[in-house]
Amino acid sequence: MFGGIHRMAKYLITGIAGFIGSSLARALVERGEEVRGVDNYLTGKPGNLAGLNGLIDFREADLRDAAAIRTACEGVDYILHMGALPSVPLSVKNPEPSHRCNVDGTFHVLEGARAAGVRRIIYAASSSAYGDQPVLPSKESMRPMPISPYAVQKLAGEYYMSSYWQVYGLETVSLRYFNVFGPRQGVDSPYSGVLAKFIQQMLEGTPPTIFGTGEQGRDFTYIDNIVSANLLACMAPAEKVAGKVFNTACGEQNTLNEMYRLLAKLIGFDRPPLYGPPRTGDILNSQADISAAAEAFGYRPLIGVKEGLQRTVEWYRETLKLPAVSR
Ligand code: UD2
Repeated sequence: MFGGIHRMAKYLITGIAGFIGSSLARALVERGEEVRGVDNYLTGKPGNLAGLNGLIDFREADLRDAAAIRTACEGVDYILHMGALPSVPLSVKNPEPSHRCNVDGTFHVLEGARAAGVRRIIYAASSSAYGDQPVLPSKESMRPMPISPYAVQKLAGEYYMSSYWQVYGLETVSLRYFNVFGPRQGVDSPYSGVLAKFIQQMLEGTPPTIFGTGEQGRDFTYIDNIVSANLLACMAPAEKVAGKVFNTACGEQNTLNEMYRLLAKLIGFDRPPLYGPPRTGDILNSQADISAAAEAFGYRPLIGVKEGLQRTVEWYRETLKLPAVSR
């Protein structure tokens, strides 16, 4: 494919044992790229790296440890900075650890990259930066209105990315992910993503709880779309992407009530949801305009929400060793 002239690039994935990081690792290893990864197993799982043993250079390291991160950056061409302490409610309950991981950790990655002369960083930014916009879909040109500490932290990372491009010429690209879901997303914490939680609960026969009316909307995005966006953003010409922010999503919106119904049908779960109080720090509606990423690096969603849900349910059913999907 590369005719012998393509030197394999070396990638560093932070948060490689997480849901998104491990998916990126698999995609890069499949392409024959050289992959190094760091994770502290705070939210990542060794199990997410199953099958990658010996194929990646894994180092147990914490984003808060500047020296370890600096060492991990040495000899690297591209950094996919996925490592973070996610979750809006976790940051509301206890903002300090997420601040340390998300803001200080991102700073350490940038400093490590600068010292090592890394070619480009792709940063996992978050749609939460938009907050409640008066007009949807959200465009990158709109003024961010973050609500939760997590949203502020992720936005601070974007500003840092853009600064390092402007003042040091380090190529950085921020991808604002919108509610990513898919195989390997964690289910074992109260702070897990809503779809992973709902799928697990339905498969186990427990009715999930919707926080609020369930009419809040999200631009749910299957993991393969995110992987593809990262790979495209690595290869795009610097003049199109460096220092910039791009929405990465499907460009659609589904309410939680709709997602509940879709999942219940896929799984064959016939009980209604429970409803609880709305979650502090939540935004109401979220939907991306994805035209900037399409224009700059040819991004388009490859897998829609329904197909993504089907694949995800099948994966959890396999993994949780529960009966076959009913359709
Ligand atoms: C935010 C970001 C997302 C990503 C993520 C990382 C937005 C719009 N999205 O996702 O891009 O950065 O943070 O953590 O800000 N819910 C229930 N029941 C449950 C769990 C959640 O009803 O058991 C609701 C929750 O109140 C929210 C929705 O489901 O309205 C989605 O919650 P989530 O935690 O999966 O993701 P969210 O939107 O905070």
